[in-house]
Amino acid sequence: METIFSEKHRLRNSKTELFGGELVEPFERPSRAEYIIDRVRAVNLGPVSEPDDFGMDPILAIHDKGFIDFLLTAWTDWQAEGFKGEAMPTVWPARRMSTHIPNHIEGRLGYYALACETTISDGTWEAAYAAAQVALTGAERVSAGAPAAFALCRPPGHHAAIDMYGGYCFVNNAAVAAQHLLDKGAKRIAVLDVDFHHGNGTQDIFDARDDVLFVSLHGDPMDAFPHFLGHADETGTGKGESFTINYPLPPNTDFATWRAALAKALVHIKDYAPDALIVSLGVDTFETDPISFFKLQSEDFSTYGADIAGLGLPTLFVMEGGYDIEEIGINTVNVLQGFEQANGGR
Ligand code: OKP
Ligand code: ZN
Repeated sequence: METIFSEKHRLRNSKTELFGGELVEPFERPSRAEYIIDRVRAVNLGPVSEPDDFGMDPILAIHDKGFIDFLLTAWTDWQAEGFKGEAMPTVWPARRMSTHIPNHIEGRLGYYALACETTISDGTWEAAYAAAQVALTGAERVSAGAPAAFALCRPPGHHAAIDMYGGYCFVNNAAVAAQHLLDKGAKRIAVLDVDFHHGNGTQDIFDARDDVLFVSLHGDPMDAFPHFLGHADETGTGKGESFTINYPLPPNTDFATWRAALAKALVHIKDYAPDALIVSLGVDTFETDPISFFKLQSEDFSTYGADIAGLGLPTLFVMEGGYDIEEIGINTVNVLQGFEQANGGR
């Protein structure tokens, strides 16, 4: 399997995350991608390629223009205020307040943020842009007939909504890739989100659409981030009704329970008969992940990679989360190898 990877991920190197009332070193840090690419090379998964540049249009096909303009200048605007730390919101348009978009950067951060743990700093936009290009290049490969590809995106994307960032995400890489596959002629795309956290951004983007099926397994939002989306009764709206499927799972969910939910998810995807599958691949379901509560073990990742291969679909894996950094390479590549081996080594 080919991996698409850009060194530009390193430009996303913020120093602070708001966690438990303290500013800590971000869980989502550059070494994550380095452990993954090292493992890809160590097991000879396949060639590693740089992304092509598809420009801004595919990003603007998914995201609001005002939101992207905000991301482009947020750090500069923040610095212009003379603030010493990294950019984070402190105020939101909460219930019954105005939705006018403020002029001041503090107001705009609140308007466009869905969470405040994720700071914006020098290079954030450049890395997010590169990650989207990685996903687009992977989509291009699958569209051209590759049975599978791995888009090693960093920063991740599945929390980024039409006009919101947060949860370490700025541009929704998987959504941008899905739209690209549709633009290249696919009629239906399924997105299977196996990251521990609910992919609220992807769900938001495709909520009212029937050309993208969104299926997610995740920690119950009653107990886990992003807390305000991902319930089982969210099934899509309008034309998109029944094309959103959520499997919220409780604390301490083990692989047997998780795999049973995956089996149900795979039946829905099979029935939808998509032209291709995008897997939002987060390995924060691992038993020792520092911010999650599922109990998967390393060999389980190989097993479910093979389960996904059973669909027999052209598949683009898009990297999302995973914060037990020393194990992230093994767990991620286990999914890809499990998939490939079940797919007859293609
Ligand atoms: C991004 B991805 C935990 C707070 C969680 C943000 C988590 C973002 C996860 N106490 N804060 O889905 O892996
Ligand atoms: Zn996650």
